[in-house]
Parts: sequence; structure tokens; C-alpha cells
Amino acid sequence: MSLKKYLILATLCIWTLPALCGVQKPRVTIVATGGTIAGTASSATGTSYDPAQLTVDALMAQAPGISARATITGLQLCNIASQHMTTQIWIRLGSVIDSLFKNDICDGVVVTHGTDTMEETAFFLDLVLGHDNPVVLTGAMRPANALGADGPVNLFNAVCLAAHPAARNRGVMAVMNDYIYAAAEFTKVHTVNPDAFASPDRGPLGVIRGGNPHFFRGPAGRLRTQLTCNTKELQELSDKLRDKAFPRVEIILSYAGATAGLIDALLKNGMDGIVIAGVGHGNYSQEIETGIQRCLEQGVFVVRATRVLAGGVTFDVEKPFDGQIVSGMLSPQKARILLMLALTRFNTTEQLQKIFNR
Ligand code: DAS
Repeated sequence: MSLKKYLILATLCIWTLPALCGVQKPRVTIVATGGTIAGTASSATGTSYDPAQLTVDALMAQAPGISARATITGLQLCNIASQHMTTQIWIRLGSVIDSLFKNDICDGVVVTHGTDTMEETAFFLDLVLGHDNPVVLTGAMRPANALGADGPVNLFNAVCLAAHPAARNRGVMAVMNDYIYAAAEFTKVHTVNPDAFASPDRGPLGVIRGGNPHFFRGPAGRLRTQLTCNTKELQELSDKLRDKAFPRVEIILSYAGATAGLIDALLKNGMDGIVIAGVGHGNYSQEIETGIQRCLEQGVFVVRATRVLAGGVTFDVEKPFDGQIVSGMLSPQKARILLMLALTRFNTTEQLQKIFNR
């Protein structure tokens, strides 16, 4: 046998032997976007730090245990503090993940992300992605070189979850501080503590122990499939954004004495929808009430949400009005994402309310 034939045979054996023995590890791609997990502080005990400094290779090197759990590849999508996250990056991130799964590049994806808007990115991806493959977001509350940095263990847990068969068909999830959260349910509840997230209405989906997920509830799957995008539809979202045809939805906070000044300014600016982060069970000041009427007269959709962390807004609100949409259990920031995407496909209150109902 010639040397060339021998080398080809040897290479084939190297690649096929693990599969033949069924020992192939799951393939996980880590898509890095920035945040504190990639942040560096002036010293291990310094309080101030710069987020989004390290790249995905450095993050992977800080969690050496991950390569025992999965065959890992790293991809740097952007490197930003997540308070600067945008719809454009969301669409790009969705397209990259769609392509990774559609082309069978990997079995699961981990997105490393800032914690400030992690819940929003997770929810956007949960709405547009239609794959059963696990997508898990994670981040950190302390920078990478801080004493007690939480990034490495969060990344390890996220890779273990994304590599685990029990994580399939559960929609997009997040892992922080050993807890597993559902994209639609979790929110940031502490500005600096490593235990910074919660699901106020339903509690976490489960926990991770020693790299193994323990779920408290069965797979809920994707709760809303009316907005799932295939590759072409993701490109159409990107085109709409480029052509400034993407629905414009803003959030108005109500509080004691709130005026309608911001609503009227938004109406002058050309708005497609407004989410009211109301007080209590989706209530608002007298002035905002008149502002809402002006929205309806101009065909601007109005969603009644609440600034209160738990309980949401359901149909048994005070002073219901024709044309209202209630947010259900969605926070104002997630109600805004749902309304924006829903307005790319639907244009009646009835259709939109159906999508808000889980
Ligand atoms: N500014 C925060 C962010 O990028 C830092 C963090 O917690 O990740 O979301």
C-alpha cells in the first residue's frame, strides 16, 4: 500500500473511530457578544471595570473543563456592553445561529452576553428561532480578572446545558449562578450581586449541579411559534431594518403625576406601537389615559404592561378599553419585542392579542 493511501486510511480511522465507538462529544459553538464576562478590572479587588475587553478564545481558556463536555468552537459576533445591544445585532445573531443549526455545524449554541439586556436578547431569539437545538445565554456579574469572577463557572454550566439532550425543545434558556431560566420568564433583579436574575412569576426552570441539569418543569417548547423565522424571513427582517420599515415601538413609564408629553412626542415622530409600563395591574395616570386615546385615534397599537415585577397584566384590568392589548406575563421590555416582531406580520388588535396570550 502506497504511503498516500495509508495516510488517507489512517485519517479516516482517526475521524470515524470515535463515532463508531459512539463516543463523539456534542458540538457546541460559543458565540461571544461582549459584556462583563469579557470585562477586565484595574485589579482583582477593584470595583470599576471595562466590559467587552476579552475575546471568545480568552473566555474559553478561562473555563478549561468545557472541552471535556463538548467539542467547542468559538465565534466572536461583536464585543459590546449589552446596554448598547440593538435590533440589528439581534437579527445578525439569529441568522448566525440559524445557519449553524441549518448546516449542522453544531448541536448546541452558547451566547456569552452582557447581563443588562440578556433577557431581551434571549426573548428575541426565542421568538425568531425555530430549531429544537439548545440555545443558552450566559454572562457574568464580575469581570474576568476579579476576585470571585463568576464568568468561568457560568460558561461551564452553559456549555454543559447546551450539550445536554434534555435541553432540546425547551426554547431559548439562560444560565446564571447555577440556575436555568426560560427566555420569556427571567429578568435582572439585582444590579451587582452574582445572583442577579429571577423568574418572579414561575421561578427558575431548573438548576445545574456538577454540570448536570435538573429541571423542575417539563419541556414547554417554544411558547409562541407564530413569529418563527426561516433563513429567508430573517433576511427580510434585516432588509426591513435597513429600509427603515421595521416597526417602531417604545415604552412609556407611568408613575404618580405622569404626563402625556412623551406619548405626544412619540406620536409626532411616527410610532407603530406603544407599551405602557403601568403602575399596579396595568394602570396609569389620567394624562396618560388621554394620551392613549390619541394613540388609538392615530392607529398606534397600545399594550398595557406593568412596572411591577410579578403578576403581569390580564384581561381583568380596571377600565378596559376597546383596542387595548394586555401584555400577559411579559415585562414591558419583552412586550415591546413581541409587539415589534408581531407588527411585521399582523395588523389587528385581535391578531396581536392572540400572540400575547400564551
Ligand atoms: N454593562 C453590563 C452589560 O454589558 C455588564 C454586564 O453585566 O455584563 O450588560
